[in-house]
Order: sequence, then C-alpha cells, then structure tokens
Amino acid sequence: MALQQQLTEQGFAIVPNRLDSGQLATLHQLLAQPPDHKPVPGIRGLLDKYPPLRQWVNSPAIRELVEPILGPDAAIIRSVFFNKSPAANWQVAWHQDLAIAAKAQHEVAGFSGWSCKETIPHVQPPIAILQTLLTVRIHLDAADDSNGALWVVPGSHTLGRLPAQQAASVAKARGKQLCAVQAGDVMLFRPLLLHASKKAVSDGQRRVIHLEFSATPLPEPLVWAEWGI
Ligand SMILES: O=C(O)CCC(=O)C(=O)O
Repeated sequence: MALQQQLTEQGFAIVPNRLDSGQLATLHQLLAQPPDHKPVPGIRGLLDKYPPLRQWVNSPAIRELVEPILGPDAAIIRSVFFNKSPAANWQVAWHQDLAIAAKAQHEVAGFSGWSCKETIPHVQPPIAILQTLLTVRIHLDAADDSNGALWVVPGSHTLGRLPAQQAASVAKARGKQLCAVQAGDVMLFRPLLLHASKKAVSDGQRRVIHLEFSATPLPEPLVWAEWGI
C-alpha cells in the first residue's frame, strides 16, 4: 500500500531502512551522553539543544517522506529525543496526542487546557489543526515489545477526539498492533492515532528522534514552539 494511502487508512506507516549504518552512527555519536551522565528519558526542544541535528532532520531522507504528505511548506514544530532503557524507563497508557507546544501562552478561541512541560507552554488546539499534523519518529535502535516499541490502534485517527477514559476500551474493541522496528526505520503517524508503549524489560536503549511537522502557522498571536528555528 502506498505511504499516503496507509496514513489515510491506518493513521501510521513504517518506512524501513530510511537511514543507513553510517547515518545512524553519526546520529548515535551526536546524541551520545557523557559516560558519567545520568540517563534521561527525554530531551524536549531537541533541535535547539543539538543544532547539528537540523541538517539531518531536514535531509532528503526525511523531506522526501514529509513533503508528499504536508507539502513543501512543512516545518518542524516540536522535537523530542526519547531514550528509553531500564535506567530511564516509562510506560505510556493509550492516548492520542492532543496537545501542541507553543512559544508563549495567549488566550485564543478554540484553544484550551494550557499547561507547562519543562517551561514549554502546551495547549489543546481545535481538532481541525491536529488533523493537519504529521509525527515522524526516526528510530536509532531496533525496538520490539521488550524495549518499549509503540503499540497503535490502526484506523483510530478517524475517531475524532476521544475522552481519555475511553482510550483503553476503544483499543481493546478495535484491536492493537505492535510497531516493531529496526534501527534506521522511520515511523510516520497522525497525532489522533491511539498509541501506547510499555516499559523496557530488556537491556539496551530505545532511542527515537520524535519530530512533529505542520505546513501552516498557528492563528496569531500563537506561534508553534519550534517554528522558524
Ligand atoms: O516513545 C514512547 O514510548 C511514547 C511516546 C508517546 O506516546 C508520545 O510521544 O505521545
């Protein structure tokens, strides 16, 4: 099935072998933590903190996946590095990604539930905005259920905004799928897709560069957190 059709029908797609071993080695090195550094589960505002990554996330390998879906104006609006391992471990219950990150808080009709994650303002936008976004996850390690790969509910991105307390029952009723990946695979998904992940129970790391893209600015005076960087 073509990538665009998969995204439309299933809400996600996995593109195998998008990065070769040389590219992966460079990314591993760029994101390596000093040996005496306590492992951290995630780094928000990743591109700001690791500017050399910008050339990688804007490389043809990624743009050629994103532009056919969002068009040439697609830009990164949020970047996070997830590094799950037994030393920095977490599980995520079934949910949709309903919040976006903004540069600053402003009250605008249709935007609600402001909160702060590590000083970055987050808010729930109108669903029509969520439906235009694309998430891209660049996998730096192989992942399966033993090290916290994502589970998804195929097609659930078409169900609109689900009450949080219904997420688990919808996942049970519709059926879940494990997104096992190899290092160098790239996963694309729509933020309204129900997804979850378990804690890692095997050794090693599960490193993911998580990027969110939009092709359109937010209504003024709101600005996407990483727009234009
Ligand atoms: O990477 C994970 O384990 C979970 C990520 C996730 O659920 C999210 O970004 O919303």
